[in-house]
Order: sequence, then C-alpha cells, then structure tokens
Amino acid sequence: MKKTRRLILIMLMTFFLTTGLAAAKTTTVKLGVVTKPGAAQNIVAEKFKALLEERSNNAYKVKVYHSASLGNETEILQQIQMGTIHMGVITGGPFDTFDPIVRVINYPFLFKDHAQADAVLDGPLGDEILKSLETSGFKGLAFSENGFRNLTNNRSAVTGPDQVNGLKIRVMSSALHKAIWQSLGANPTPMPWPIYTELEQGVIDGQENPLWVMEVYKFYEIQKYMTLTRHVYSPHINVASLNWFNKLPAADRAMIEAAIKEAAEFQRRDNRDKNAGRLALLKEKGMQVVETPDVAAFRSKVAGLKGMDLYSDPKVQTLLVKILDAVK
Ligand code: EAX
Repeated sequence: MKKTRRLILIMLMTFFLTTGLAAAKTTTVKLGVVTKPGAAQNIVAEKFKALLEERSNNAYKVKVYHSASLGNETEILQQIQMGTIHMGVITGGPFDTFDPIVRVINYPFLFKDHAQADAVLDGPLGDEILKSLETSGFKGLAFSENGFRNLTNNRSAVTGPDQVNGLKIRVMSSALHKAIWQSLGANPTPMPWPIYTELEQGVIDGQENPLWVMEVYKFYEIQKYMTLTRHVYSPHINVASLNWFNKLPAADRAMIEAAIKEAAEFQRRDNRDKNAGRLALLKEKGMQVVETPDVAAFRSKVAGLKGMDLYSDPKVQTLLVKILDAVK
C-alpha cells in the first residue's frame, strides 16, 4: 500500500514537473504584418505559423499581428530592430530607409518574369541582400512576394508616360519608389499602407500594386483604370530581430529558417496561380485594363536612375551592376 502511494506521488510529481517545464519552454513569436487576412503577407505568416508550431510540437507559438495593429511597415521594422517584435513579413519598399541595398531589387523593369526573379533572389545575390540586413539589426530569412506592381488610377487610361504626366499617385515610403514616379512624370506622395480612404476621397488619383491588392482591398470599387505596367517586382523580405534570433539554440534557428523559407515558396506559387483569375475578376468588376502599355517608353524614362545618388553607395552600386548583368 505504501509503495503504491509512493508510486502515485512520484507519477504526480513527474506529471506536474514535465508539464510545468513544457509550459515554461513555450516561446511565443510575435510576427507583424501591415495587411489583412487573405493578403499575400498574411498567407506567408499563417503558413509559417502552421509549419513552425507543428514541427516544434508547439514549443514555438506564432502570434500574427495583422492589419497594422502594431503600426505601419516602417514602424514594424523599427520594433523588430529593437526586438519588441520578433519577426515580420514586410514589403521591400519600406526597407529603403534601413538599408539602401534593397533598392537593387526594387529597380524598375529589372526582372522580366518570375523565373528570373527567383533565380536571382534564391541565389547568391539574394543571399547578399539578406546578409546585408544584419548591419541594421535584421536577420534576413527569405523572400516571399507581393508580385509585379501595376498602376491604377481614376483620371484616364494609361498606355504610356504621356498619361502619367502630373498624375497624383501614392507610393510606398521609399525614396526609390518616389524617384521612379518622378522620373515617369507623375506627382508621387509617399504614404504608408492602407490607402483606401485616400483613393476613395480623391486625395490621390492612383496607386500601384500587384493584382492581388486590387482584389483583396476591393480597389475595383474606387479605381477605374488599370495598366499592367509591371514596373517593379516587389518582394517581401521575411526578417527576424537579429538579437533575438542569435540567442536561440542552433537547432531552433534552423527550424525557423526552414519553415519561413517553405512558407515563402508556398506563397509565391499560390500568388502566381491566382493571377489569371484575378485579372478576369477585375475586368468583370468593371476596371478598364490596358494589358500591353508602351513599356519601352516607360523604361527609357527611368534609365537614368542607376546613376542617381540613390545608388551611389559603392556596395549598392556594385550589387546593382551584378544584378543587371545577371538578368541581361
Ligand atoms: O500589400 O504599401 C504597399 O503598397 C504594399 O504593397 C503593401 O504591402 C500592400
């Protein structure tokens, strides 16, 4: 009898001890995105959450803070630098002020298609960009995508630079994106996401984003014309706070890195698979679409950008030359 009681006691103690330990070991990863459920960034975040929680047997929990509940993309990045947010899936544009090297991938008309973008970003040149982010406190983990950006507006159908002249458009918080649209003759204003109200109220005539944005954010309700300019291939950079990440055990770092890379690849495929359906839907909703604008005319307007101050940092210029060479 005594023996049995002792055994039960030991079993109970073991139970409390192990569950207690397991609870103490759970790490909650705070991940920020500016967009809402269904958006490209959220698809990456949710897939990463599922993969990491499952593979770590819930030792890691991922809490996705979406819809700018932690601030806009610049503010999320600042909090990741400080380590108060652990991870983020953030559009390439706003990285501009943290590390000018990202301007290289946002260079206008750089990639002709997805295969070319993947070859560069998944290769050594992409790694150089991810590595460079460490100087500003980010662990660069993977590239997922917003996609090729297209112009929408309410003033007139745009077939070439002539109709862009004087167009009031919103751009991301990025010196490069502002310079691109100035070179094209527009009147660009940097504003953080979201921008529905500004478009609805007519504060701006237009904006530029990939097809999924026009669908998920219902821009077809408030924007009449769309032109498939594909002027910038817009990646997301999936980052972690470098300080936080470096303190994790090596096996956990590898698990996180593998999970976010897989989530990114999953999302890129998902996004691309849906593009044809999106274009059809946007037309059906009444948007007037120019599918083959005068890209050569747009390109010649932005040709001077690579010699501008924006690219004058030797590290940035060297990488730009390498990437331009790789996509020839
Ligand atoms: O997904 O601010 C922007 O235009 C970005 O593309 C944003 O991430 C929307």
